[in-house]
Amino acid sequence: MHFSTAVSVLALAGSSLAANHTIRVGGQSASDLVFIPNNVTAAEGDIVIFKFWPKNHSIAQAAFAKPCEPLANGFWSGYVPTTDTTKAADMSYSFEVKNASQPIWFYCTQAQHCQDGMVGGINVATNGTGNTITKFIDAAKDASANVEPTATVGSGLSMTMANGTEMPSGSATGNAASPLEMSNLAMSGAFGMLAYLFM
Ligand SMILES: [Cu+2]
Repeated sequence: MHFSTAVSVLALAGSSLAANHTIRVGGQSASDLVFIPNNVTAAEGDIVIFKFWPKNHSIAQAAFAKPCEPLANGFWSGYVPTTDTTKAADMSYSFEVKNASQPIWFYCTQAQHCQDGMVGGINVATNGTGNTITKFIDAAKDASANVEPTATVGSGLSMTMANGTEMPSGSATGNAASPLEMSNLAMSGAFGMLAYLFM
C-alpha cells in the first residue's frame, strides 16, 4: 500500500515541473482593452490560464502577420460575458503549451478590441528586430477588420469552471488546489504540488 503510494507520487512528479501562467482578459476598468500581462514565457507542458473580466471578451489565436484574424485550427474561446468587477468570470480557459519554441499570438474578437490593443502572445519576443509584441500591437492597430472565428467555440482550449478567484500569475504550481477547480489540468497541478512536497 505504502509502496504503491510512493510509485504514484513518482509517476506524478513530472507534472510538478509544469507551471501555470494566468492572463487577465480585460483591464482593471472595463474600458481598458488589454490582456494583463500581454505576453508570458512558458515552458513545454506549462498551462496558460485565461481569466475573463468585464465586460465581454474572447480569445482567438492569430498569426503574427494577421493580428485580428483567426489562425486556421487555432484556439477560440467564444465570448465570456461578465459584469462583476470584483472577480473574474466563473468560466476560464486554459491552453497547454506543447511547443515552447513556437510563438503563439492571440487577440480579442469583440468590436474593435483587437485594433485597440487587446492582443497578446505566449513565448513571443518583447524586443529585438524580429516579431515582437510591440510590432504585433502596432500591426493590430492597422487591421481593417476584427474577424471572429467560425470554428467551434471553446476549440483548442480546456474550459475551467472555478470559483472565480484569481490564480497568482507565474507561480510555480498556481493555486490549482482550489476546491472548486474541476479541470483535469488543474488537478494534475494539485497532485504535482503534492508530489513536490513528498520529494
Ligand atoms: Cu475584448
